[in-house]
Amino acid sequence: MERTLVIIKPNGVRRGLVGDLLSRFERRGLKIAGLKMATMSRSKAAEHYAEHEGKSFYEELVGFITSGPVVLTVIEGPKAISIARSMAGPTDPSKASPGTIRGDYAISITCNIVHASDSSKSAEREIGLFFQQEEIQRYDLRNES
Ligand code: 3AN
Repeated sequence: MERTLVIIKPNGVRRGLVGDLLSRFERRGLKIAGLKMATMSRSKAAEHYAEHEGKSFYEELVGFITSGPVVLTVIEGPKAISIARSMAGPTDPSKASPGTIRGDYAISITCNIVHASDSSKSAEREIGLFFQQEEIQRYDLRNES
């Protein structure tokens, strides 16, 4: 069982896609184990995107992710990390196939609708940035029990 952090970025919220995006993960059979809405502070965004500091797109990236509320969700399930990544599609939406989230809803690499952790190490670090242990719920989905 794996956990991954999925963030619905500010343009996903502004475009009214929250329900649709959450429902894609639910329909796939993944579990929503944590869920909250927040506006990311600059310092949290800097921690989250630390690996991109100094890159040409860094300021735009931090400016965008802090531009409005996001939905933060801990998604859980077998192979949840790679499944969520494949559901999101490639970072650059112009390379994303229809049927993926970015292939269906995005054209801009900065405003690419969702974030999904790229490895178990990133997932653990990123979940820890935004969720306390007690904010992650334990329950069985009907198809698991
Ligand atoms: P992903 O979100 O697919 O894991 P990362 O971690 O490489 O992609 O990049 C984090 C975010 O930085 C991306 N979601 C995207 O918004 C932005 N980004 C990445 N590469 C570029 C780029 N070349 N130009 C502009 N923004 C970028």
